[in-house]
Amino acid sequence: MKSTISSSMIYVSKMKASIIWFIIIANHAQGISCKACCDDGWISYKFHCYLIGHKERTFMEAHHFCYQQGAYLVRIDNYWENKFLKDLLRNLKVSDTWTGLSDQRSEGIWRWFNTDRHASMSDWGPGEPNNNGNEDCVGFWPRINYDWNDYECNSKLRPLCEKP
Ligand SMILES: [Ca+2]
Ligand SMILES: [Ca+2]
Ligand SMILES: [Ca+2]
Repeated sequence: MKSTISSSMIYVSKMKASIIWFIIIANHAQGISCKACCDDGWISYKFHCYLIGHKERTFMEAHHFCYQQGAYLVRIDNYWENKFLKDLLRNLKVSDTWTGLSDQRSEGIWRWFNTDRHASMSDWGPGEPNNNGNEDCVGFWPRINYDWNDYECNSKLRPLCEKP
């Protein structure tokens, strides 16, 4: 009887181990497949794909451009996504680039355009956002290390699109 219990316990712990291995391998495979899942020209980071549009556009034009790609103007959820994007833009020496952040609806209340959710983090350049004139749309500012700046929404910047 004792030996039956211990052998079934060993069986259960082996099952657990193989389930854990399965999860590890499945996650790894997902990571690999997602790298491949980004279309040509898109850049992969943590299961999301990013595209830097070539043509400079107004904020709304940039929004439409991303929408046409089945994407949205980038929504920056955390420090690491922000760092990844800044490093990418810096390495490629990209000019001013739109994010999806805006306070058009209510001055000083920053929301992501695609979800209407409030920003959970920020990376403003020194003295920004300054709403200089009337600036309601946010982009990466190459002159200040790609920190965030509020621009006039009719300024023409390059779109930065994201899709899951
Ligand atoms: Ca994002
Ligand atoms: Ca503003
Ligand atoms: Ca500004």
